[in-house]
Amino acid sequence: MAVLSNCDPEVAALIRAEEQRLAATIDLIAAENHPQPGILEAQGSVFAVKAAEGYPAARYHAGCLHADALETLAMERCQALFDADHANVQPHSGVAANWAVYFANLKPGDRILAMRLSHGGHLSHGAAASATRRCFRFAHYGVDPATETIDYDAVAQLAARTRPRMLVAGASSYPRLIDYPRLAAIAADVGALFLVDMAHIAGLVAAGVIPSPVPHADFVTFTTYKTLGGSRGGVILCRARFKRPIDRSVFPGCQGTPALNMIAAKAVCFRLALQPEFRSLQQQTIANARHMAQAFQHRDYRVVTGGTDNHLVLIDLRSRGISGEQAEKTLAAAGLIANRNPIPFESPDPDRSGGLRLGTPAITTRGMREKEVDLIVDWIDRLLQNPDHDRPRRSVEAGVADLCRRFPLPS
Ligand code: DSN
Repeated sequence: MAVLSNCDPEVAALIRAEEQRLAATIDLIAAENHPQPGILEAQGSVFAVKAAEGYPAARYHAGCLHADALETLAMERCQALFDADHANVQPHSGVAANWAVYFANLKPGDRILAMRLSHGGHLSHGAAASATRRCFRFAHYGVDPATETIDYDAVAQLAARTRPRMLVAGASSYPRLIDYPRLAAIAADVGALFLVDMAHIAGLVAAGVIPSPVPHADFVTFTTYKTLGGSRGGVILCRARFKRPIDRSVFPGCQGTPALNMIAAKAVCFRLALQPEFRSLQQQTIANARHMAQAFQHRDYRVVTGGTDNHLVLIDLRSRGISGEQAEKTLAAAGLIANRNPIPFESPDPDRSGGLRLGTPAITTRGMREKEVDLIVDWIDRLLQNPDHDRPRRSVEAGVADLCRRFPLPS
């Protein structure tokens, strides 16, 4: 960073500080990961310079020879990775990808049926605070109170009653598999289009370690920086017949020039995900999450749904006299980074929630396995039992520092 240090020492210092923070803490945020350095190098490349409105061989700016080759490569790799008819790799984020799918197919005021945020859904699926709610009429399905898993019969009844133009599946804090054939049949029964937002689980799907929504959905959106292990950015996959409306909805409908540096980073991410070792990484991500859920249960914590099938574990702290927010702060003070999360059927306000969401993608990328998960669960338990005491915090801090030294970030 010699050049940046000369040009802007303040930003250079902040970048160094963030590098140190990442290296010296344990990232348990289910929506994060540690990208390989090649991905970050591509994102910081000269492709950040080029204006390239349009698509390969159909641009509104000259000089796109290499931009065209890059975007084509990213699309081809992505289509191969997910066995998809078409990939649009331009969305700047997952929310931008969802907006583009909505606007490609719906008119303002059309009905969308999606999973409720407080039961695991996502902001852009019509949450009260999201602008999506101002453009479309949302109805929401949730989980069954007894099993805390999606009640597909209830979804079918709600779909029959509300007659949505689009059914949306996918979640930010749902630890179980989703039955895509069942939801596709429900959508077909009411003449709705079917969108799956697989942002959280895209890496698991790419590796083939959980079922793919691609054969069942008209549209699949995802981000590249969660289980998939890339950096920030969104993608839309669609059936061949939707290629033109989706492409036109992304550009010029919802976005201007694509961020080619992000597309370069996506291309590298897809290449890495096509390698055989990516599959074992994703298998271990699930194994670590399952082990974590069991370890908490052995210590008498209530794990929402009783376990996990993917990369995340949702702990219900309500009977433990500590809120999700307190837990988040207590853990962070000792170098364990996680986030509070609502539990189904409690207040949907995340700031008053009694849940803690934990994910295993980042620790698994660092090479941690079940043995290290046991250590982490033991530390979390000690901290949550004594949130106001310095002694457990200091001893966990020392353990975190040691673990971080033994399991460095990808280099
Ligand atoms: N969707 C948010 C999350 O799950 O944390 C951010 O990507």
